[in-house]
Amino acid sequence: MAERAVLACIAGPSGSWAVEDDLAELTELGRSAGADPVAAVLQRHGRYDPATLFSSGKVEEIGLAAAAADADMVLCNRDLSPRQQERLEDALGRNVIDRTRLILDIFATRARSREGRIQVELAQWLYLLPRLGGLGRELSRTGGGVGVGRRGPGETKLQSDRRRVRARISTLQADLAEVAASRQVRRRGRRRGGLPLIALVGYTNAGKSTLHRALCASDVLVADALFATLDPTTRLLDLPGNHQALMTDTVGFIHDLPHSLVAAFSATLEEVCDADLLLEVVDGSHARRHEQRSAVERVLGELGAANIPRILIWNKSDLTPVDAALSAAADRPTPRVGLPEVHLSSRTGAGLDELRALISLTLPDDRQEVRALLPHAAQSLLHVIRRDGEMLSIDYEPQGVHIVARCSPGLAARVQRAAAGPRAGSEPAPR
Ligand SMILES: Nc1nc2c(ncn2[C@@H]2O[C@H](COP(=O)(O)OP(=O)(O)OP(=O)(O)O)[C@@H](O)[C@H]2O)c(=O)[nH]1
Ligand SMILES: [Mg+2]
Repeated sequence: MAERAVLACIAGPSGSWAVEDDLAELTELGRSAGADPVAAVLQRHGRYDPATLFSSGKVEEIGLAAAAADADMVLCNRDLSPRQQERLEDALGRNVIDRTRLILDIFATRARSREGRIQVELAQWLYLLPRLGGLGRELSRTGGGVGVGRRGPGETKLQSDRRRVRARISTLQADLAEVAASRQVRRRGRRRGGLPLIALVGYTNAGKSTLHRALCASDVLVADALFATLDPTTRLLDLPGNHQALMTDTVGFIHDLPHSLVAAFSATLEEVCDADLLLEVVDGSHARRHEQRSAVERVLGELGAANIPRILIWNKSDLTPVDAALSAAADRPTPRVGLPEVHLSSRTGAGLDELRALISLTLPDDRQEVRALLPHAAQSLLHVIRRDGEMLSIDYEPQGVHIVARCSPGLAARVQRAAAGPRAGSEPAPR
């Protein structure tokens, strides 16, 4: 049975996220973690108590709500310092889970690959390390004063706990470096394959995986939950003109992405930095789509991926009336102006052809136009050209097959070598 949770939301420093938006997101985060949100308490303004974050009146209110709803735990929309968390738990007599912890819990249920599992465990230990102090402080106090020889058992245990955790963190970091190295080998292999790489990016639940399925006929998980996707999946994407690319679906972003997660997930997030083209997927039907875009922009900036060529995709067009969809882009200054954009529905498929055409136009294309007279003995190349390139024209002549094709520089060179006659030549394809 799902654990019953009271949602405690406090307004942030004046920003565009209203406390109601935070509550909506906290509800989704709670559900995605497997909890059952049963009551909510909001603190819109007033005094922040540095000891407990919430004012003492609100702490009391949260306690009453938790008792009335028979809640197992309290979820908080902000991060708490170890001391704040400890004091709140004492006051409420229940587990208090802050935002980072909640996101970590979701990640832990989603990690499937070895790399994903290492990254999540690393982030969990990085989060827990500064929190080991709470118990230790209490125990060392019972152990007596400061001074060597009079140190309480708690402090000794705390020190050994910390040592063990640090050792585990080092082991995980070493494991991660190893996995990351093999990921890099794979990536280089892909590069040698010569196909451009496209990465889907966007706020969590925007519809990235649905779009991946629609474009690449992949079987990635789609769910109305936050962070349904954790491990990256790369598949082949067919584009007009027999052009192909690789497309990666990966973890979604959220505003104020916890730093311990960004640190632990750097290898996964590198997939994004390595892309030739980003598809930024926005849930065009979401009331906070612009704030979500700003959050995505911030993460892309932190990753150093803000300047990679990008197409802006207003997804879920089936949920937005046409007029609203058109004004979705215009009604607010967007973080990066001048991006090519498209309105589509990954669910119904409307607009997907337009997107494919736009990708073809935007992707760097190093294919060349090649004209050659292939001797009949080299006709097996025709199959290769059709498979890996684009045959523009083909004429059978007595002395061989005259072709005009567009293909990669490597294949063009192969065609030239096989070609006969003085008419063979190659020139770059017009864009
Ligand atoms: N109506 C509608 N729903 C959509 C569309 N695209 C995605 N959805 C729904 O939105 C929800 C999230 O879709 P996902 O594809 O899992 O989203 P995501 O961006 O991969 O999310 P995470 O992996 O959790 O970050 C699911 O319930 C989808 O069915 C769309 O074009 N129209
Ligand atoms: Mg997904």
